[in-house]
Amino acid sequence: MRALLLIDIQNDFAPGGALAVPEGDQVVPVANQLMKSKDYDLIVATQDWHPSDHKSFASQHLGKKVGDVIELDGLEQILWPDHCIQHSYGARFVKRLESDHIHRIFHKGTDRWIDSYSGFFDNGHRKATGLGEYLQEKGIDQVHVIGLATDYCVKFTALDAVELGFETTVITEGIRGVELNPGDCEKALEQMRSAGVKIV
Ligand code: VGL
Ligand code: ZN
Repeated sequence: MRALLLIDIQNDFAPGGALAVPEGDQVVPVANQLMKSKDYDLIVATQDWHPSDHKSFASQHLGKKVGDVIELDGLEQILWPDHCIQHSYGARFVKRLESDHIHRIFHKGTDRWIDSYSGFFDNGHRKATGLGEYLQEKGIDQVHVIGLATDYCVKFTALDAVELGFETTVITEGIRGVELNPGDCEKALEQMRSAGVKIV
């Protein structure tokens, strides 16, 4: 049984959004095509879903700016612009995403004190989102991952998926990255590959 995981295909990660990923909107037609392909028994999406005072936002820290790295509750945290605030336009799926095909949505990043790049766990692996159990309940043993962003949420979702025992494939046509530092996306792909993720 195979699931398609759509990671954070939200307005704030598309061009013009608060944390715009270059060409982020180009994953949408790929997602739409795959959802309609009949290759999947289950289609699941994640949404980055922050409270407006989330501590990953640079705006929450006096004298800090976007891109600075701080320690947050014992973990290294990159500071981001305010993004994907619960129920805001920026947190909605990109309009052209044919979201009626999605069976279930998992929210992440809801706890203001800890960020969550992976769709499965927060960055400290302290709490699960429920996605792993849900996939297991549905008898899923293979996952295909697409969405945003290659070097953060796609990477950590795929790494957790293999670690949980899912046969995991990332479809490169359907991902785009932030690339805060040049080479970040290539590095992310290499990290996924060496962890046992298939990159196609
Ligand atoms: C993401 C940075 C902050 C992502 C989410 O979806 O890749 N990146 N929050
Ligand atoms: Zn976020």
